[in-house]
Amino acid sequence: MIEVEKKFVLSPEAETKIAQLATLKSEKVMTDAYFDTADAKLGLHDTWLRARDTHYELKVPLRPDADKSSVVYYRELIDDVSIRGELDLPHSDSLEADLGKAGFMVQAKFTTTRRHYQYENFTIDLDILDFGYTIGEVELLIEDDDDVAAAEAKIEAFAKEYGLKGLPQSGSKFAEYLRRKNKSYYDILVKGGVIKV
Ligand code: V4E
Repeated sequence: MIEVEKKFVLSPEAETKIAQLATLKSEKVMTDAYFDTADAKLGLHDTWLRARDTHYELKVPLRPDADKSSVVYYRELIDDVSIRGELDLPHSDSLEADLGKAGFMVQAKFTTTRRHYQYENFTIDLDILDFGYTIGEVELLIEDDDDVAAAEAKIEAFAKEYGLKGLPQSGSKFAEYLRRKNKSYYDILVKGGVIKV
């Protein structure tokens, strides 16, 4: 099976239309807090530390010196001992307290309600953010390479009918949060070429 998918930004009206049209299959809610120093010591190395609900995760690029326009793959550390090792963070207190002592603070914090819908052959995943922003991913599964263009056209037609707008490169929930709520940190990442606008 081949997944053909595209991401969109949804207005509140488009979100309501999808909710009326499609069948809700599942929903989960999660809160992400991203940590970095004020001068973006991690972000400028494309390294991302977050607490998702109560669990810490550190994403480290596999090829840190890769051309910034190429696809980036990350190594993901999910246990506190490996995270401390990677960050050279001595163990004297809880991870959160030790991060604070080393100059790391929360640069972005948002709650995502992730809703998984089905409509005819379309799978629609909505990430509804608590700061008034919704991203949707529309996906079709096909069996044959030759059907890719037709599937893309179906997704585009669906998006047009329900008022979904293409997601800009800089439209991730993380970047959009920073652009609205933490401009100084956002500007460092844009200037460093990490967030492309
Ligand atoms: C890569 C990255 C970050 C890590 C979070 O990214 P991702 O795993 O895609 O988040 P999410 O929550 O949607 O997926 P899930 O883990 O639930 O499957 S945080 C910042 N970045 C880098 C980055 C960038 N360079 N440019 C832009 C526009 N956004 C983010």
